[in-house]
Amino acid sequence: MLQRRSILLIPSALATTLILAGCGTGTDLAQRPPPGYVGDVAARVAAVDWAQARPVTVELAEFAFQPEHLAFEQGVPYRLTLENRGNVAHTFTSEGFFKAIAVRRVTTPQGPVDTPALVNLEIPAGQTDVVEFVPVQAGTYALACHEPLHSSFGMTGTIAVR
Ligand SMILES: [Cu+2]
Repeated sequence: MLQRRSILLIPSALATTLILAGCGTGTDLAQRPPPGYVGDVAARVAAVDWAQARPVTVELAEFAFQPEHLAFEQGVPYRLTLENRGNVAHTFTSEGFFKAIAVRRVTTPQGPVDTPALVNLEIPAGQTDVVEFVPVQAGTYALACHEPLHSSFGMTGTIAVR
């Protein structure tokens, strides 16, 4: 019995190591829109009134997005606040959504970064990032945390652009 028990412990110990290591790919902001992304970002960002940006907040923690289903309207400026309330890093990753928006700026505790495109967003434990963007392409896109195993623990969601 003791032998079997020690064997069973190995997978959970390995899983814990992977989770704590937090080897997500890190925040990656593009200097110009990569292929497949919205191309005329500067014009779209200039065409809206940022004083009217709608605030939306998503909390990230082990192991969920709250709310997990998001909806945005095309052509409306948004200020999306991503609060990591957890004890480990989480990512806000949605390739489809990232390709469907024109990004104005990402603000982290290190300061604002003007960027036209998001490749990945990783938010360290306890950190809050803010993304300013305009939705361009309608669709429903999968959202997931790309830290190891987090999506298999249910850290997924959807983002609709209407
Ligand atoms: Cu996560």
